[in-house]
Amino acid sequence: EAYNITVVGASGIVGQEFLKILDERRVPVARLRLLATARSAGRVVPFRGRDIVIEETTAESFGPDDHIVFLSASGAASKQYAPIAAANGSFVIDDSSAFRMDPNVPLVIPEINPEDLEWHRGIVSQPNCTTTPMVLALNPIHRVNPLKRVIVSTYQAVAGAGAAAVEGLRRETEAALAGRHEPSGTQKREIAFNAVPQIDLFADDGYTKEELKMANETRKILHAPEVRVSATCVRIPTFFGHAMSVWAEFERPMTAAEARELIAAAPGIELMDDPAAERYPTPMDVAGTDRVLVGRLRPDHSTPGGVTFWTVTDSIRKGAATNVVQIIEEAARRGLIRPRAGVR
Ligand code: 2RA
Repeated sequence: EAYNITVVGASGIVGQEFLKILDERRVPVARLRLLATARSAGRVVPFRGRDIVIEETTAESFGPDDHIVFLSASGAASKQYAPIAAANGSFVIDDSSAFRMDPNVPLVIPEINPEDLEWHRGIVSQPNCTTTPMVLALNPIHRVNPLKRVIVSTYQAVAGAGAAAVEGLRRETEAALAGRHEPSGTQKREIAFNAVPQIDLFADDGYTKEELKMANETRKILHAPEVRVSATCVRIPTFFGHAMSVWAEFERPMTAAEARELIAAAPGIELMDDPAAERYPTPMDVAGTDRVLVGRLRPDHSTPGGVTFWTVTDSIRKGAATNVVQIIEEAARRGLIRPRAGVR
């Protein structure tokens, strides 16, 4: 069976990568509709030998013949259009934060909680791109020794903020090398040769929303409402590939060797960890790939029984578009997308 797929935010960095991954993973597509804001309408995007014209998104863009609707635009666009598409009976995947913490919406990483797809009511949410790699690394340990507490600091690439931010870093870097400070306005501060500890807006407790996403989403995905998480999210002048250092404490003391064994055996995650050979992953090792790499795994000397590690992922691939395509594949296997469910 082939699907009618509609993409909202088709001109964006995640939307474009999603099309590439549909192709790479040979997802059967009958009809592809590409939607975006008026600014991108009219642009032509090639897909499997056809030229598809991007149309402006309106409430009338959605119909009962859409099997899958993927939204990767703003939270406001998701709030407006996801319910319309779901009411049509489409299988809706949302990449914004609009529905992530909605108790009626599953938040899914297919390697971890695919069974949550079963209770979807039309909308499935996709975790933030920093949550996914951290939880992929923690879950194999959590399954045998429940996670209690996490401290995490991120080093996030500008691609996480979209195509304009990638271009912004390029322009700022060129200007800075010519001796000029010319902030592009794509980050909270000039980002070239800098590090900015604010991603998204501040909440009342002094944390940014990006940091709170890591905490809330981790609890929801792992079904572990008691887990305590304190995150510091930092934008760095890297184009692609989010990195983070994670300190984790579990119910029972954990040795680094045990943690290593559990992570090595888990799906969707790989160890690249050999201090003797100075081997560890960097953002450049994952850019353009679906790899989630873990290195620098060692005991946390500040908390006996805790472990600490470093992990890197391409936020546009496994952090976003690849995870969405995996959700489609898993939902299809489970008969959760209409043609398979026999509704049509
Ligand atoms: C960022 N996590 O890196 C965000 C994107 N979802 O800006």
